[in-house]
Amino acid sequence: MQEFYNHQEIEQQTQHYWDEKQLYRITENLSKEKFYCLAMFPYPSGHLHVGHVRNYTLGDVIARYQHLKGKNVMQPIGWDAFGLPAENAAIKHNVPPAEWTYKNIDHMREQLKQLGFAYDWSREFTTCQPEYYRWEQWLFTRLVEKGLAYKKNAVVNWDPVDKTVLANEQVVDGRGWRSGALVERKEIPQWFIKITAYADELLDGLDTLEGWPEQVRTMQRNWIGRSEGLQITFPVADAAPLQVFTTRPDTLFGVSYLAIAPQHPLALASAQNNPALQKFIEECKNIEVSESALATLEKRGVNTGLTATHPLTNEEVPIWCANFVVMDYGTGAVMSVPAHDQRDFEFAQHYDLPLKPVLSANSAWDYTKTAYTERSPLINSAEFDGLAFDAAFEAIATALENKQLAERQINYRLRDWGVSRQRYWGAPIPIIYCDACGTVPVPAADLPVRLPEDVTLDGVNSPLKEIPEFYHTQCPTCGAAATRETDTFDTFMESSWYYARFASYDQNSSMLDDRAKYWTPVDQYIGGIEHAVMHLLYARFLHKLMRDEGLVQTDEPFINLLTQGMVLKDGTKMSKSKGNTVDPKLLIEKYGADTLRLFSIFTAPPEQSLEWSDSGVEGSYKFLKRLWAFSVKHQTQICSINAADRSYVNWKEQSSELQTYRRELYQILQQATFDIERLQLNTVVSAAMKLFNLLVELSHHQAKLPASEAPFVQQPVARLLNKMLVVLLRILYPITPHITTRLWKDLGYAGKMHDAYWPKMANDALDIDSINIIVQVNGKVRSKISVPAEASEDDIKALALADEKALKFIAQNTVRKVIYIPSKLINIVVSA
Ligand code: ANZ
Ligand code: ZN
Repeated sequence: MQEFYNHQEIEQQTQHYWDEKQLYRITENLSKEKFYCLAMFPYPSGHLHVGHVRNYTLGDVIARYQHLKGKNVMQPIGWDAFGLPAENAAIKHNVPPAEWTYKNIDHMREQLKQLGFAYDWSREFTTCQPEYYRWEQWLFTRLVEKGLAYKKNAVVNWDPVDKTVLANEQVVDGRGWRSGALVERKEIPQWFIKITAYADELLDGLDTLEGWPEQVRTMQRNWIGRSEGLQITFPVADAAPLQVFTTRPDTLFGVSYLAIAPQHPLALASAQNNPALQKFIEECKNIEVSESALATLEKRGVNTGLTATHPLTNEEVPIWCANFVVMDYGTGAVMSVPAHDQRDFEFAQHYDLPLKPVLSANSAWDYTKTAYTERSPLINSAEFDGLAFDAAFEAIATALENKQLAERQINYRLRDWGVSRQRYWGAPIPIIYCDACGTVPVPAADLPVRLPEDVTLDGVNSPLKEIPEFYHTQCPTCGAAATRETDTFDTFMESSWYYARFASYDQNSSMLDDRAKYWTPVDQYIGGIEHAVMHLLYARFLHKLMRDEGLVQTDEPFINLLTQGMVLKDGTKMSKSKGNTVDPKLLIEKYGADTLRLFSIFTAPPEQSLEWSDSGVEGSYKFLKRLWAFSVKHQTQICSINAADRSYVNWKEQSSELQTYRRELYQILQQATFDIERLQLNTVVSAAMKLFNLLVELSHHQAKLPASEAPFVQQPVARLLNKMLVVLLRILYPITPHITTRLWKDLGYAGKMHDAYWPKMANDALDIDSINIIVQVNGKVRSKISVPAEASEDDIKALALADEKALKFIAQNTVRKVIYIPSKLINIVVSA
């Protein structure tokens, strides 16, 4: 062994050895329990950052641990390669996005390899390869056939100067990133996938995902936003009746006006002879409709002059057109109850509309300040007075249903998934438009629709629109000249099913095969909380779509989810723009991958943010150096123990000191096992450090022992030393696989480190039959005695007073007092 810890050499040689033996190549093995471990695959931005290091180290620790437990573990890696940054880089550096992407991948692959992750590299793929995206094109054509994908008009960001559609990221403060022109909202035809058809299933499925953080499940529940309510009809004189959706029919008697969206047909119709309304509708065209924008929006509107009839009181209620009502939720119309709804309240304040409290609030409630939104028994509501929310809901619903003026309804906040992007660097949407046949999905035999890769980007329009060879085609149905769709898929399409493709990575006659049934669902998924909604919801959705095609068998793709915290520096997120990034490359050179891995696991629990610190990295490095030095020092001894035929050690007959060391070893192992199982990985490192200190202590103890006649390899103390070290290597292996693999070999342990099992508990190790008591004389530690666990206080005091070492310090003095702290200590107070 080299005297000093040479991380570079150790890591290179170990990685070379792994490669040579193809240790991480995995196949389906029905006789073993499978474990599929996956960390969210990276976008090939060019360089690995420390956030990646953390994410992939967490995955690797879990994968290696599960392997030590005897599972058949798959841990794959690939690249989420489509997306806007490649286009931006292409414009900036004048290289085609494909070239830029593949070059980045080559670089990042090397970086990942340097970190020593146990990936099955044979399964690697890149989502911009036609061999991959052809299958999502195929699935999409199936969805079109099934009516689960459809086309409709939807709003995009339109740059009127560049005459192009902008991605949300390209709109900066409401202006086009390139032209600086004020961005307009424009409606164009786009493709949608009917995720709303699965809304209930996606919602109910959340209850089964017990291995997910509650926070993520809540975020998805809110995103899906299921509301149970009533659709109530308000008759309108000389027009079609107005339908409103409400979740609060209990407030029906408090309605003081109705509000309709600016795009509502009734608004558009009455604008014909209402110039003020006409103008208002025009103005609303340019406002953003996102929920956050709506919440802070100043509530404005125009009276349409129309009135509706209240379905129970028959009173006349004015109809306003208001900017806070959105057209694509419910019916695009609401019954406004300013006393009990804050938005309605603000609007009513501004236009001086009446307020009618119909819920029993605290008598001190000030209705001129805010709305009272709690659920309370009804007042001012005729025969419904006194009813609490549920009863009131039921009674009013029934009363309206009897008059055929209401229907129970469930609404979702979730919208269908718009998958069209007017961008170049994405998978082409496999649709052909024919004058005679209309919209025709590309037949399976003609897939993939390949994205031309040799292009130049000028930063304005998608080059696909300028490549006739791409968009001119023939209709697959009638053979006439036809054109292709030039939009590409949202890149969430690729990331929504890649986990399944890793199982069937080389299958080129179908999207997935039986191997996907073996490997899915993913047993442990790891990634950032920023993916809590979109990515994880779309992936759950695609899993169900693939299930309905018979491609996978389960309902959910990810059994357990770990959302790792951010990596911070000086309390803020690391980012290029802040200039506080840390380059893993330099750190790997200086300290090695094991140090980086150890640091990123040790410094914080996986779900919490990790504060980067150079001294922390130093500390991790120091620990590995000490482990190395200790191993060098004891190599001869350990090697000969491992080479010898070892005799049975009856631990019960050993000194109480040795038994205590042994017990502590197993206490530490028990804690480490408990913590790694619950993914509390930072304290697994603490356990390893504790064990190392115990090992050092035991070696000092060994050094002080008189040489006995028996050969030292058979001495219990040497055997225990060996045991501690072999447990330590296996606890550390998932975290620092290079150094442990090397030590395993250099110290003469049998077999491969990789094939060792996670250490087992010794049945008797934690049995306590004796306890150690410290003996003090006048407050100074003078001795340690071992007493039977069941000994009484008097017995223990007597034993202490008879202890040889203690007696030396008591000497000629008189014992004045004996203080006993149970299970710990005896203090003998003496004086002359
Ligand atoms: C009367 C009422 C009284 C309401 C009250 C709330 C409180 P969720 O839970 O999100 O489904 N609403 C309905 N359609 C709307 C639209 N297109 N644009 C804006 N707001 C709309 O919310 C349902 C509530 O949001 C409905 O219940 C309606 O206001 C409003 F004290 O009706 B409510
Ligand atoms: Zn045709």
